[in-house]
Amino acid sequence: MISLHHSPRLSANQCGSVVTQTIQAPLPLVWSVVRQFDEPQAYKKFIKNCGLSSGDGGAGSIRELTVVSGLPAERSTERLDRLDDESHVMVVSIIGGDHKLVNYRSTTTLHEGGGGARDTVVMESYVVDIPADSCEEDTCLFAETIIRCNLKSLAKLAEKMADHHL
Ligand code: A8S
Repeated sequence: MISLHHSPRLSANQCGSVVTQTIQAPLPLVWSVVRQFDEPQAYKKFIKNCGLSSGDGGAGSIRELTVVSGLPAERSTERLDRLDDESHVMVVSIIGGDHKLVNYRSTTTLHEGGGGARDTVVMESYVVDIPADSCEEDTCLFAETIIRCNLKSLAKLAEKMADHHL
């Protein structure tokens, strides 16, 4: 699964990495939150609001986000490239916005954890261009920090839902 989905080809001016998070909640529950392309703010705390400008939430849909204040960006336009409900794979590309993440593409996959059906492992990898005025370290640190926050808050939400049998 890792080599299949999380080993993208990098060009010379690109960087990327993978972030992993274990969640104590069943995979179908975690997937039900992750797969909602039109509602990333359900767990992504840096997003203020989100609406679809194209599509119905399936592959090919485009969402327009606004970001909470205090970040170096206000908006982002993102396309759902792939949503596989059987293999639990979601691929999203950032195609516009007033931020520095050019040619950003992320792949999120869910896997049943070692502890049986009670645990889920989420893996999110990404690729992004390194801006001319920045370096690989800063670019990756920025993206990774946001992804880490997102996956932590996904864990918190899903574990709360699992506790309440939602
Ligand atoms: C995601 C991942 C990232 C989102 C970044 C890296 C972003 O939403 C934020 C700040 C930015 O400067 C860029 O899965 C952008 O959401 C929080 C607006 C795209």
